[in-house]
Amino acid sequence: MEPTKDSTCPPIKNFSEIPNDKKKRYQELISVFQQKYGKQPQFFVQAPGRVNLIGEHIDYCGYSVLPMAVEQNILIAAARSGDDKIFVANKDSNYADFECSTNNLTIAEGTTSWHVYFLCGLKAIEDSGQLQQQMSGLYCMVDGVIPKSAGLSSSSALVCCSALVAAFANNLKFTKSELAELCTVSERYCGTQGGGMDQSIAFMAEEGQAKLITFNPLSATNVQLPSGVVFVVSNSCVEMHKAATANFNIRVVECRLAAQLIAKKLGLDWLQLKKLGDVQKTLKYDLPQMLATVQQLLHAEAYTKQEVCTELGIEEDELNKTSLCGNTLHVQQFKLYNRAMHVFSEANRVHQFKAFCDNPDADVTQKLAKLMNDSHSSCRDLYECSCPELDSLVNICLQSGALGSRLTGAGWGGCAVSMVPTEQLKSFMENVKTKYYQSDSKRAGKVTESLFASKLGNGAAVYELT
Ligand code: ADP
Ligand code: NG1
Ligand code: MG
Repeated sequence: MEPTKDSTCPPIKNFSEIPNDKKKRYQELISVFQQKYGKQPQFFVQAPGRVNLIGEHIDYCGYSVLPMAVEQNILIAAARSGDDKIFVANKDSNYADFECSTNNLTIAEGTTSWHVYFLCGLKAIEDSGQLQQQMSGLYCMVDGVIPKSAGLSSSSALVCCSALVAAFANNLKFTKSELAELCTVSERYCGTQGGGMDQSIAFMAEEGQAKLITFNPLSATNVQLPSGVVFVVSNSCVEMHKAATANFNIRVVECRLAAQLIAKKLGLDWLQLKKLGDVQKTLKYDLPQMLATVQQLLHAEAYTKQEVCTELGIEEDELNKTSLCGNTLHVQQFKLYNRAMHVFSEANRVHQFKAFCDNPDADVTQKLAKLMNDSHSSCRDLYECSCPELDSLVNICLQSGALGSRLTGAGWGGCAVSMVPTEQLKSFMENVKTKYYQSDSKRAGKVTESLFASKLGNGAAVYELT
């Protein structure tokens, strides 16, 4: 299958195109907007969350991933302010109001408040270099229904949504892939050095389609999921705010160091080779050869920081500059072997998943299930990005009729995605509800938003109120 043709973003729709069952939410947001700002919004922007079916923690290593957008999204009602002032409020009163000027969109390092994600979106447009004049000021009201810090990409949905608000308010046109790339870079102002999976699917998703997202150059190719199964999301209810801890960036750095050590040992230009995928491209090896190379060149015990310096032939100060980042400077141990083994084996599973979907045979769901289960084991054991609650939830899902189940998103909490035969969906939901949610008083009240069969959502869009 060919990659989907890139198209201009935003798709601008009229308010009347919003399906009737969704209109109520928009109308409520108009009323909250009016109460807050004493005026009508001029337009809405929505950007979806996503569930990643397979390909975890490999986008930032340069490898393809296989997500689909979910129905849950971030919705922003907006109006131009007529000056340089930006006012941002949230329908959920737990999130404090914020205001600033478009003259000074600064994000202080280490700030983890919610409005920073909103600012990242504005920065994406500012950094595009396309603004011919001062960015227009805005009144915005945000309404998000993606479970947050749960691996469903609520952060990127917010970044992408606010970028599209700024693009539309300033009459700028971009392609979907341009916006995805701008937002990928700008979300790093929040502190996490992520890949581009979340921002790419937020813009490039199409209703009813899972996508193989490939980087450098960025493209999205439809993946036809097999019939007879449903993908169910279940939230462990353990929140993990990626920008507020070092877990995520430590993994990015471990992959970078693994790439650089392999490159150095093979006499390549290790300073230029910061991604495992780039090392593979340079070597022109296939993925099984890369796995063998890791086994040959790296040892399974953790590397100390000193040992990494000795291997690369540099002092600690230089290592801090070439390979580490702000919140990882304190780290003294790096599990390079395990992390690289995860990345190359996971990248291989993504290719196999896509190939099985493209040429389905009678055992297709069994084969996909095995890949999902292997992916979870690799995330848990080699990448160490699961947690006890998530492991227990994955086991409950498997015992309740899922063929395959795995953590989705960055992990250390958040959601599992399970492939469930359609005819067993009802009993699966009942079982998981009883065993994981109703058995715990804190989870019992959250079951509706925490356990759902995912409907494949659409990409980001603007709705004009005329
Ligand atoms: P995720 O896996 O959901 O992307 P992250 O830890 O990357 O989790 O980002 C979660 C952060 O995104 C939240 O702490 C909050 O700052 C922001 N966020 C997500 N949803 C909303 C929302 N509806 N309103 C305001 N901020 C939100
Ligand atoms: P979540 O869990 O949605 O914040 C993060 C990264 C992705 C990817 C996954 C793990 C960002 C914005 N998102 O997602 O790029 O690396 O973890 O596969 O950094
Ligand atoms: Mg996120």
